[in-house]
Amino acid sequence: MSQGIDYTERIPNNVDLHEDRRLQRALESWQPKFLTWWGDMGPVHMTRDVYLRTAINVGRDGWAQFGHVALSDYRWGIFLAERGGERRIAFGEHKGEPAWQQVPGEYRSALQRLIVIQGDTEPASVEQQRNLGATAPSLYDLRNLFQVNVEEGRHLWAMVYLLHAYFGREGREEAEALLQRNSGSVDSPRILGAFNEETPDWLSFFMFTYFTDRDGKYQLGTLKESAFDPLSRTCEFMLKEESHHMFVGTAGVDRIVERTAQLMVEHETDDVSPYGAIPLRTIQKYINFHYSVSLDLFGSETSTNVANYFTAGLKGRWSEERRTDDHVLTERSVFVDAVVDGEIGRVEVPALIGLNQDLRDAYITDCQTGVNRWNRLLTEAGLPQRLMLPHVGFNRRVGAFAGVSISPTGEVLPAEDWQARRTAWLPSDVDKTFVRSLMRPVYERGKIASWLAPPRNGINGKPFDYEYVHLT
Ligand code: BYC
Repeated sequence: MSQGIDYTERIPNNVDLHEDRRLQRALESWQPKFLTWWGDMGPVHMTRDVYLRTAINVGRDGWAQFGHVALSDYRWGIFLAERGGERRIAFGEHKGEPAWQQVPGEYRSALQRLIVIQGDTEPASVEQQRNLGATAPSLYDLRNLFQVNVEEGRHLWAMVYLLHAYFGREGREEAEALLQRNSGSVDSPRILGAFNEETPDWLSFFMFTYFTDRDGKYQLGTLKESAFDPLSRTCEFMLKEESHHMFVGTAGVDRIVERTAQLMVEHETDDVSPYGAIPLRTIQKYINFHYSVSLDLFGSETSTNVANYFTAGLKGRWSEERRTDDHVLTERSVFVDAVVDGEIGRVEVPALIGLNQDLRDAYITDCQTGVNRWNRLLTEAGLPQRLMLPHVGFNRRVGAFAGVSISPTGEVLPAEDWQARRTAWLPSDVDKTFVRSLMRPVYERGKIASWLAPPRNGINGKPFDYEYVHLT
């Protein structure tokens, strides 16, 4: 396998695609369908070109190059991380055996399902973010949006490659279906709940890239452990791209909180809305919403699906190889969240059954680091207010807390009481309308909207006022 990526090929790749003509032809026939989908459902924009990062290598150093590219000329490719030597399976009943280069027949449908679910989220997020280019708060942010979009498109390619290369006709059909389901569609929605929600404004976009892309990080981290080596290597490279997406979210919310805090101090008020910024209580409601729908993406606290995935070697745990247990888990038990007799509690279950919560717990710890950062900004501004993650049971539709009315501070309430206080906790129509009213495009070089601070650094060593995007 070659390391550098040849961009003269129709589909840039590091998987020696030219050596498998059938596969190459199949992917080349999917490519125009992808481009049609990108044209119909991808970003609406009026740009001549955008300063984008494109993968040119998969090695540790210098894997990407930056340059102005017309969005329609972006080259989506297939890149798998390199692996030296023979990799061995790190967990489950096949622990210690060589990783698989082909799909074992008995695991075909489970693996295909995991790949389809992963693949479905990628174009969904592009669809959700489709109209945001019309209201970008700066050229820098506009560029970051398109960077995220093209890479989510590439992540779709990554999953489609696996479907085409390893799952035969069914895989090809699933690859077509990935372009046919659409976010929010009544008839054929995206598979997972959060990917059918709207991302109508930039506060939502930053929250989505903070909370929902972070679910992506954790799910990809478990698939990177997979015994199916092509999936593992694909996910490893996707994770490299993914970290920028989460940076966009973390830094985006940082900049909003920074601006809000600045105006709160300057005008000695909590209500910064007259000054064109977003009040902390509104930011808190958006945190409550995006965090809770992202927690749903981890599935139920108890799941035989995840137990089977782990035992079979399809999906590992976060940092599997750094864990010091037996990596088989058949003899262990864990406590998971549950609602027992109407009260929030915990129940003991076999460790294998509780693996969704194991992953979710790692995710929650990671989410808290952002909230701590945002609170540090408030402390530095001399403000006593604090942001928080709501209780894990708040506003849940999947798992033990689904259908139970739990407040952000973790009280179980009668359903009517919860509904009556809903708009104090989750964005109301008034909040959404207000946030939308702030969303006016700022496309002048070096300028920024009123509701967020400029970034501390630009992209790839460029200053904030660099011409990241040329508009038509
Ligand atoms: N919405 O046994 P359970 C990303 C279904 S994000 C709707 O508890 P399991 C990205 C579930 O499928 C990462 N349905 O679940 C981020 C199951 O259906 P069946 C995406 C849901 O299987 C931003 C049933 O309910 N990748 O990359 O243990 C931008 C019972 O569920 C939901 C993956 O998720 C839901 N929220 O775990 C771009 C990795 N939750 O089997 C990209 C692949 C559950 O009864 N997926 N259901 O028909 C998986 O690992 C697992 O399928 C899940 C669910 C974690 C999603």
